[in-house]
Amino acid sequence: MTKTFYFFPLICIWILKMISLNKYKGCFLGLAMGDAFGAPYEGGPLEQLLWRAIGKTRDGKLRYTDDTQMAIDLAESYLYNDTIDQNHLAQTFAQSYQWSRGYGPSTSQLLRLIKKGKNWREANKKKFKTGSFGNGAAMRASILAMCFPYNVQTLLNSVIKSAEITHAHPLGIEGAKLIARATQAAFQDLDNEKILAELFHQCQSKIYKDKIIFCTEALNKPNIKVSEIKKQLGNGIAAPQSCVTAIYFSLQFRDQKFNSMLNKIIGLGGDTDTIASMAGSIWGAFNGNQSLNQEAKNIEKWEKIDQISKDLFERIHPKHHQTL
Ligand code: F2R
Ligand code: MG
Ligand code: MG
Repeated sequence: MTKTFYFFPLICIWILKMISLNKYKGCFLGLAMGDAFGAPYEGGPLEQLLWRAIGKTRDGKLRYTDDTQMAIDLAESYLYNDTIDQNHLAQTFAQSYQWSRGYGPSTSQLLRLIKKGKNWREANKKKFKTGSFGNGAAMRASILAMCFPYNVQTLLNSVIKSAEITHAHPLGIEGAKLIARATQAAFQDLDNEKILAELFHQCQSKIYKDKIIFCTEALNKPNIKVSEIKKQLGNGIAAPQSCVTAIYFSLQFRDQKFNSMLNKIIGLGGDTDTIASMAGSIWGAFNGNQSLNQEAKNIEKWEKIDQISKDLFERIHPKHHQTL
């Protein structure tokens, strides 16, 4: 009786702030949909031609790329270990590697080396001495907001652990932290101004700080051209050329349809699958899965992604908390 009396207010706060299962599903499905629908437009004519040949499964579903595969690996490794175990995660990435998912060049080399038995701590600086600043760590970072939704510092520490396996460069890690924190803030329905102010304070390097400032200004200019966004924020494969771009689109379209956002990102060109998958996961964390469900069924293994989202939700929100 006395215990219930003391804990009741805490239980009420927990229930009020609890993130819904729909938001979990929206986040993961938004990531996969951005990836699979953005993939045919990624890169130049050669990459697009290749994806035209291998971009569908035998039963006509859209294939997802490295973005979704590494997100699935991260979620499954977390569910298996109940934490981010770097050695297990490195092995999981390596075991799932398939060239036809379109991995970045340095990540491909690294995963093949790990598969041959090399330690990831040595292999991750093989191609670039300072590590990679590609957007490969950022494109899976939203999953970490599903694993660590209620504490900023725990989230950011887990991002470092996940990122440094493949992307040891500080700019690769910083881009991943921005995407993870933006997703966590979207789960909590913070308003755009607050999200960008927090991200600005989180930034360590000038390149990201300047882009967050531009993003804040651009969101107040309804007629800003996509070409200006591309020029100022970028549309490339490097994390500083894509992470803030994705955050911009997710915030601009948070109250609009997923497909409107997707079409704008496709129009930007460049790294369309990854910008759409990062923006898609943040959009889904705001809006949940209801409006995504029908189109999500066009993607390979969408049921598996749906189930993993549920497993993550239940791991973080055990049944007795959900029903109190
Ligand atoms: N691989 C692709 N798409 C095919 C190429 C697309 C096209 N040419 C384009 O430019 O848009 N997509 C997948 O790869 C991206 C994620 O890549 P990840 O895992 O970060 O790869 P990597 O190899 O580590 O880094 C990517 C490139 O960034 C440059 N770079 C990174 N670190 C560098 C450093 N320290 N010094 C100099 N350059 C560095 C290099 O060019 C790397 O190759 C996603 O788009 C995913 O969809
Ligand atoms: Mg990809
Ligand atoms: Mg890409």
